Formats: sequence, structure tokens, C-alpha cells
Amino acid sequence: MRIKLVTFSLLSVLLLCSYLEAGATTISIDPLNTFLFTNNDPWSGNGSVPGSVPIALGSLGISGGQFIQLEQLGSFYDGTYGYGPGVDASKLAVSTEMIGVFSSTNVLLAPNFLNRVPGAIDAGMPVVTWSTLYGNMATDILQDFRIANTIVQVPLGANYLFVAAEDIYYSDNSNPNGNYGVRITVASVPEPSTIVLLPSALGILFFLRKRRAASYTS
Ligand SMILES: [Ca+2]
Ligand SMILES: [Ca+2]
Repeated sequence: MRIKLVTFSLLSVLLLCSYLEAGATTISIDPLNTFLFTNNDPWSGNGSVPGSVPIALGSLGISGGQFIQLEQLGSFYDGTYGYGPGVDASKLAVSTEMIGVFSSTNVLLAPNFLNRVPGAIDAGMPVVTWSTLYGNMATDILQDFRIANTIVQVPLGANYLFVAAEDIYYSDNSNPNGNYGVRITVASVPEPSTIVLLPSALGILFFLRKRRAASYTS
């Protein structure tokens, strides 16, 4: 019986672990893209920084109220030393800064709007983003948060997550090692029913063992 009890406990742990693993998704993030305001980016004035691609939470089985783990992976090159002969971007790719913002919609306005994510919903630890390299203009919005190894509760009403590198000038960024990204795991906060079930299941096993021991002695 004791062996069965141990086996049962191990099975429970394994089930919980497999549930944790089942929810992990890795998404590559292009450090050229952002959801922040940009100014003279690129400095030539021709074109603009591409927008961050919204991640649909529903497609990952994530909804408002759930806790998710966001892990920043890899690193990008922020372009500080330029490009060309003698510049090994893969070795200079040491920037890891990452930010995110939840939104009710996938709408991202043009780069010249400060509040580019009209459906933005506040969550996580606030981050004050840097001003732009050209013009020293404010980029900070209230609802975004830093992503490192972060557990955050998805706010109610959120359907999308925008993720971006944090930088002051985006047009010279690159991902030479192809490893800059975010891993999203549905944190398994067990359902209250599961928490109640586990001790009661153990209790039943204990009761059965007692009863069996009693039947041997009678
Ligand atoms: Ca840069
Ligand atoms: Ca902010």
C-alpha cells in the first residue's frame, strides 16, 4: 500500500509537471520592430520602424485572469558599433532588454503616436522606457512592463500581447544569432478543485490502508 501511495504521489507530481511543460511556446522577436513611439527612426527620414506583431493570446489557450511566465531568450545587437568590415554583430549581440504590453485589440497605430496601442491594458511591473536617440522625445506609456523572467497575471479583457526590444533607436538593430525571443508558459496555478482533490485522494488511500490493516487483525 505504501508503494501504491508513493506511486500515486509521484504520478500527481508528474501530471502537474507535464501540465506546466504543455503550455510552453517560444516566439521569435524581431528587435527591429516596436510598439513604442519613434522619431527620425531611421534617421534618413525614409520610412519608419515596423510595428511589433501582436501575439494572439487565444491561440495559445491564454485568457484574462490566468498567470503566465514570460522568459526573455537570447540577445540582439543594438547597432551601437555600426555594421561593416571588422564588426562581428554576432559577438556584439549582447542586448537583452525586452518590454511587453497587453491589449484588448491587435491595433497598432503609426510610430508618431505616443499611445500607439489604443487597447493597452496595464499589467506587470511598470517600466519607464528611454527617450528617442534623435530629438530626445518621450516614449513612455503607462501600461507596458519589463520582460526578463517574469510571471504576470493576464489582465481581464486582454486578447493580445505586443513584445518588443527596448531601445532608443530601432533601425540599426539585428538578431544575428537568431535567438532573441520570448517563451510563454501558462503557469500552472492548480484549479482550487485540484488542490482539494489531491489531499482527499490521499485521505481515501490512507483510510483504505487502515481498513485493510483492521480486517487483517479481526
Ligand atoms: Ca539600436
Ligand atoms: Ca512605461
